[in-house]
Amino acid sequence: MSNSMDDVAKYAQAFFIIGSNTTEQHPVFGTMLRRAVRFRGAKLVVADPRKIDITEFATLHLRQKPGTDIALLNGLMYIILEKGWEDKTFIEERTENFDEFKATVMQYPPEKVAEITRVPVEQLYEAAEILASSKPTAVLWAMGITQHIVGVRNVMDLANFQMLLGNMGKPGGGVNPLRGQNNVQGACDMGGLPNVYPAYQPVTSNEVIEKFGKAWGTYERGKKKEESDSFIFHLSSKVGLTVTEMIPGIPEGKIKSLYILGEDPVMSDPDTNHIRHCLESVDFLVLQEIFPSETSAYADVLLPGVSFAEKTGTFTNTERRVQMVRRAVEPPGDAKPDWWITSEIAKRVLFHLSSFDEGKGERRRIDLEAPWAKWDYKDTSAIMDEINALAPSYGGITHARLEAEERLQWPCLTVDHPGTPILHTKQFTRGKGKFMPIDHVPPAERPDDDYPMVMSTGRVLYHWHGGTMTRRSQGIMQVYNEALVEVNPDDALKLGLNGRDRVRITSRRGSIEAKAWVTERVPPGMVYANFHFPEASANELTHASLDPVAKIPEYKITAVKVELA
Ligand SMILES: Nc1nc2c(c(=O)[nH]1)N[C@H]1C(S)=C(S)[C@@H](COP(=O)(O)OP(=O)(O)OC[C@H]3O[C@@H](n4cnc5c(=O)[nH]c(N)nc54)[C@H](O)[C@@H]3O)O[C@H]1N2
Ligand SMILES: Nc1nc2c(c(=O)[nH]1)N[C@H]1C(S)=C(S)[C@@H](COP(=O)(O)OP(=O)(O)OC[C@H]3O[C@@H](n4cnc5c(=O)[nH]c(N)nc54)[C@H](O)[C@@H]3O)O[C@H]1N2
Ligand SMILES: [Mo]
Repeated sequence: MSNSMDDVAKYAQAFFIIGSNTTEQHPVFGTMLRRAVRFRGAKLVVADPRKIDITEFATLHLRQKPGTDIALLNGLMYIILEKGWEDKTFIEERTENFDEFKATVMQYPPEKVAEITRVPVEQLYEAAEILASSKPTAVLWAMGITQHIVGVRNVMDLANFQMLLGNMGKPGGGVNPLRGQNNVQGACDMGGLPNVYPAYQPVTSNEVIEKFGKAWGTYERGKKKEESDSFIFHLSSKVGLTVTEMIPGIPEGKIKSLYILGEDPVMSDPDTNHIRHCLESVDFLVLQEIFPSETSAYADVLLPGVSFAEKTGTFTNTERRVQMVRRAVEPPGDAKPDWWITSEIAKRVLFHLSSFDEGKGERRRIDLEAPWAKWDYKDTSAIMDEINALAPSYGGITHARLEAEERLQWPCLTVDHPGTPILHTKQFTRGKGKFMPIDHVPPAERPDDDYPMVMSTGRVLYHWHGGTMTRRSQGIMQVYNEALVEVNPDDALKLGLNGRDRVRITSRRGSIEAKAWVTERVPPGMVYANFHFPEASANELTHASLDPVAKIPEYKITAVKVELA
């Protein structure tokens, strides 16, 4: 998020929630937003094909056809420009490339947009007026925006929208993607991405490789004057594969072994049949888990990690805030903290790599400083010391400050730095904000005669992804114990459900049977399924078409046929 949850909830005059089921998937923040609407009179525009719970609080609900967000946003911006509601000062002082962008937006008059999105013209005008006249408006989104082949383009168009209205760098404004897992932000910040080291330092930069090589002991300074500095071995400068490229890369011979920590790809990756086939053919699979999962059947080695309640360390949340967690429960059996397991493996791998003499083809004794010694962390506080030294945006975020209950959001460069609740207040990271001309592109898989309906997928309030954790909770299972598929009453009538409740949903890749929930939450022609139960997981049906930049699958649109089971 460019902003913080507090300032958005306190100061936004309007919220534009697009592709986020906020009350079910971010219930705490969802409550803050509902209170702002109810008690402070903030306006709320929701753009979502489904009638999700938060629409009950909405001033206006736009029910666009799935996969038409760019047309919708361009249509709203067309009206804003037509009416002269744009923030001319902000555009002049803080942005560039406005004319090229405007030329594209002008291709999206309301009538054309209504045809693409199925949102009536009057609603487009009403939405544009609410969002442009409320100063500031905060934009909030989640997977309804990103899980498309146009995920990156959708996000860029939302940035266009907020720059056009001058809503950047202000309390109550901003571009606010609501991140999913408790520490997905922290995982990215720490370099859990194929192209960067911690704090987004590129793996392709020699300077960065040298910096990390020295810190991790893989780089040796010349001992004598005449010796030059050298690498014991080079940290790779090659950009790696994303997670959605790795597993499909197995049959292509790109990947020979996998080390999976805390993921359950058999449940969560698209096109489960293909995933199973790939995992069957990988040479070696190590899985670090806290429970047996659908994926553990494919593992050669299982490593027992510990859960959040059994470890000490930090999580970084959606607003870039770093928070301490402390061990509250003793881990069972031989379970060990994930960081400990990883560093024990790293030490052994590093020993292997650094002691191998390529010239002689044999192992040798090493007189250089042993790199694996660097990985002997005493505890997570020692890891944080290393982060402070190597990741500039975390430079001043120390365990001591967090223990003193300081509220720290990165960038926080030094121990005297107060942290940064709002980004881009004076300028953008690249200087001026660049308007990007973005055109509508239809989804990868569209309904046809054989598969005439659209399936959208996501989560429900009661369960968490593959359900390894939530399906083990008796209380939760009493409330929600099998996959429900949302079906519109019109479609139920056409199917002849007539009191029966089992449906079979089939795509080009697979088929599931589940109980139907006949409800107006989905429009006619659309069903909504989740991936919480192995016996009826939506991912048996989804396809692996990816956004070309972010490589995120188009989970939100699959062509299906629905029948009585
Ligand atoms: N209870 C619970 N909470 C969770 C999770 C969980 O598993 N369970 N998972 C967490 C994680 S990792 C994540 S990423 C977040 C996800 O949080 P969300 O993204 O809010 O959750 P989704 O269920 O993916 O639904 C996104 C919304 O997008 C809408 N949508 C579908 N297609 C389109 C479209 O084409 N355009 C637009 N504008 N909207 C569309 C759907 O109707 C839905 O309301 O939730 C987090 N919170
Ligand atoms: N069809 C469809 N598919 C989707 C999505 C969708 O909207 N639609 N959403 C996608 C999104 S946004 C996400 S984030 C993914 C989520 O996909 P996954 O991350 O694969 O799903 P989880 O079930 O959260 O898996 C996490 C695993 O980690 C284990 N675990 C929990 N805590 C710890 C720990 O501390 N240490 C270790 N080692 N393991 C732990 C849990 O037991 C669980 O099996 O699913 C994606 N898949
Ligand atoms: Mo997620």
